[in-house]
Amino acid sequence: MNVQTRRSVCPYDCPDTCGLLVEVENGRAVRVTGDPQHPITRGLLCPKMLHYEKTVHSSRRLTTPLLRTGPKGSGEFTPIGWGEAIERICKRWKELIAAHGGETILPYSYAGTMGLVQRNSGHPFFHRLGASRLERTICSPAKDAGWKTIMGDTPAMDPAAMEQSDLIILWGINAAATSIHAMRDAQAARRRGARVWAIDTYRTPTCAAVDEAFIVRPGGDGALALGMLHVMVRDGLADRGFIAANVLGFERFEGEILPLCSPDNMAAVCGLPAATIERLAREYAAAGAPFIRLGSGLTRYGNGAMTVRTIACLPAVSGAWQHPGGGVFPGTSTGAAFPLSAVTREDFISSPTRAISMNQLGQALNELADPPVNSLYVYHSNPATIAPDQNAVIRGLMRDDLFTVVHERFMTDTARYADIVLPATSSLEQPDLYRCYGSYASQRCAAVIPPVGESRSNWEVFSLLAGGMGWDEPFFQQSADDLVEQLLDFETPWRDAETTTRLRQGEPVFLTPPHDPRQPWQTPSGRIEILNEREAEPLPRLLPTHAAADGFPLRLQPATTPYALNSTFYEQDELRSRQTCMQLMMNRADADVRGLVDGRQVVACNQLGEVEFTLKVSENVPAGTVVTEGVWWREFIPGGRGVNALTSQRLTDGGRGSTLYDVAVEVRGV
Ligand SMILES: Nc1nc2c(c(=O)[nH]1)N[C@H]1C(S)=C(S)[C@@H](COP(=O)(O)OP(=O)(O)OC[C@H]3O[C@@H](n4cnc5c(=O)[nH]c(N)nc54)[C@H](O)[C@@H]3O)O[C@H]1N2
Ligand SMILES: Nc1nc2c(c(=O)[nH]1)N[C@H]1C(S)=C(S)[C@@H](COP(=O)(O)OP(=O)(O)OC[C@H]3O[C@@H](n4cnc5c(=O)[nH]c(N)nc54)[C@H](O)[C@@H]3O)O[C@H]1N2
Ligand code: SF4
Ligand SMILES: [Mo]
Repeated sequence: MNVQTRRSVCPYDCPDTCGLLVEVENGRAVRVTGDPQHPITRGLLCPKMLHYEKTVHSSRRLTTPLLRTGPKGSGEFTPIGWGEAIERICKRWKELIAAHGGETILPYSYAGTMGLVQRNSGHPFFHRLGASRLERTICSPAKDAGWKTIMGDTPAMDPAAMEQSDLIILWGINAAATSIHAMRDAQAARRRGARVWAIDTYRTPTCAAVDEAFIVRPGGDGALALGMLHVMVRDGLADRGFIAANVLGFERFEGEILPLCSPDNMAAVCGLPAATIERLAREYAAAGAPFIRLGSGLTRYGNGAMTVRTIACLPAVSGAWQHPGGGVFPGTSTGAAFPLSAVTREDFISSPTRAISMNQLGQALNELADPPVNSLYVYHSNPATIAPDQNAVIRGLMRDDLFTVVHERFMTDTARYADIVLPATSSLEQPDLYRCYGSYASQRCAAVIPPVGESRSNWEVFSLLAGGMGWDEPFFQQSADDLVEQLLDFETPWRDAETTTRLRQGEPVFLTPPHDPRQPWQTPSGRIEILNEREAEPLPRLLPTHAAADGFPLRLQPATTPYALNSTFYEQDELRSRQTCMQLMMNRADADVRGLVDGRQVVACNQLGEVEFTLKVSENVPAGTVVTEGVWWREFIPGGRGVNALTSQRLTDGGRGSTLYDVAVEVRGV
């Protein structure tokens, strides 16, 4: 048989954006491996993608458009043609727009694919339609907000600098599950003699693979960093020369904030003994080039942006930034490398439209007026599973007067509530251009197999919908590849002509962020702004979490699993079988006082809902914290409610992010 090997890119929301080699036989992907020539992947794929062909050719793939025939949520549909589907959608939208205006339509999308064209291809359509806009802020905007407050537009350091570090701190990142190539590189550094620490809220697989793990109270990292800064300043470990030349407002921070932050004061908040805070401060300050890899877990709190801002003070005060390998790496921001506005076309917005937070979909569907949301169009996202406050989201999706269209690869929890379901291509069936948020790698790819069934890509569907609305602008008649070419045509200091040529040919390349050594800090003052008087909070300080005031005794962590990516990959039986569905990990002390034993069915509850779990008594979880891993599809959950029935629609202190980890619950036996 004729097997061809083609290059592609992992499309998922993962910092590594791996290069793939796909073996194709008779138009089917038969094997997927990591590209040995990709500079980050170097041949290594995570367990999720080892059998990507099982996702692509899953018997669960949707292959035709579907029209709802039963009650909402019943999952009863009948196949229809694309022509009829587009006609029905456009007819209904025209009626709704005539009655309520364009804002009655709400697009909802996130990160099913990270490709620059397919991910953003709904923007021009909905802008032209005059629809409500979606704030795409579910992941970690608080990290960006906290970083920006102190570091401005300073580009992230090159994560490869970690190689030169002698102390690597994996802070709020479950790298063994979510960033396996960073984990591999940290392990390699460890073999060369660097120490590696993890700071997490429970003993994750990452904690098992490092020299030392520190388990903090959820949302308590700001207190830890402030306690460390107190010790560093008190003991003369601050680099006064570096501070004088590079930092704004240190004197006020030192005078007003740090005196309140002794290790004794911070211990109860961060959950580590005062002596441990003292030791961490001394060892951090003594390290030659401490490298902090900052994850997103600690940002999804009512104090998340402030936590990031406080941690970013550490290398500013110790002077770690001066040493190759020293600093904080929050993730790369490569927005300037390609002119995304060529795809998103904000210029198609003819009059200002309202913006709705994707974290508050429940409120938007149930409570919004002027106009109410009467139609929801979901693409490459699964809000019925992944959005906070699942009960509110489902109540909204049940509304008979809500016209819902879902463009998906699978019959997800969200698609079950649709009036019309449209089948989506997978990444192997569509061209795109990828950049990456864990490094500066970038790669373009072509479709390597034909569409499965009648599925169509995001861009193709928006072209069809534009036609159905009667729009004849040439913009919507282009191909996805035309848009990729426009992104590449744009000249930028981020890539020279040779890099662009290699990108055009589908090779993995590195982009180069412009760097001016005379201006290392891209802030208004040109310094690292520990003091930022443009903010409501001018100085870093201790802020409480939301959950602290909820009145429930246990903190719940809805954490990630190595065998899925948010609600993606639950279609693969083997990957599902490597997880335990709806397992709640609890410390023995908490189980004993509640009379609960291992394996027992329990209910976790709070002000928002009740969710059934199977209890796992585990010493990996500290007293006071309970953990569940994975975001299961409702069809596999006996109780029908997922962990997000316990998470709230409240937002972070900066960036309007989700507060998915800022959750308090009580747990009882069933
Ligand atoms: N296998 C796998 N990979 C993934 C994903 C997945 O679901 N599974 N999701 C993808 C996506 S969308 C993203 S955004 C990234 C996220 O990847 P990460 O940045 O690793 O984020 P999380 O896994 O959400 O959280 C990281 C860790 O933070 C811990 N944590 C929670 N609260 C706190 C806190 O207050 N302090 C500290 N110190 N730690 C805390 C959690 O227990 C968790 O172990 O991973 C991506 N990759
Ligand atoms: N409890 C809990 N909730 C969470 C998280 C958590 O760790 N715990 N993580 C949060 C985070 S960090 C994030 S980023 C969000 C992620 O939320 P989402 O971005 O909604 O992520 P997924 O659950 O992976 O759903 C993506 C969907 O896109 C579909 N898809 C893939 N490719 C395409 C395509 O090309 N076109 C179309 N139309 N569809 C496609 C997939 O089949 C999948 O159903 O979830 C958040 N929710
Ligand atoms: S999910 Fe991440 S680690 Fe896994 S193959 Fe994709 S990019 Fe690589
Ligand atoms: Mo995310």
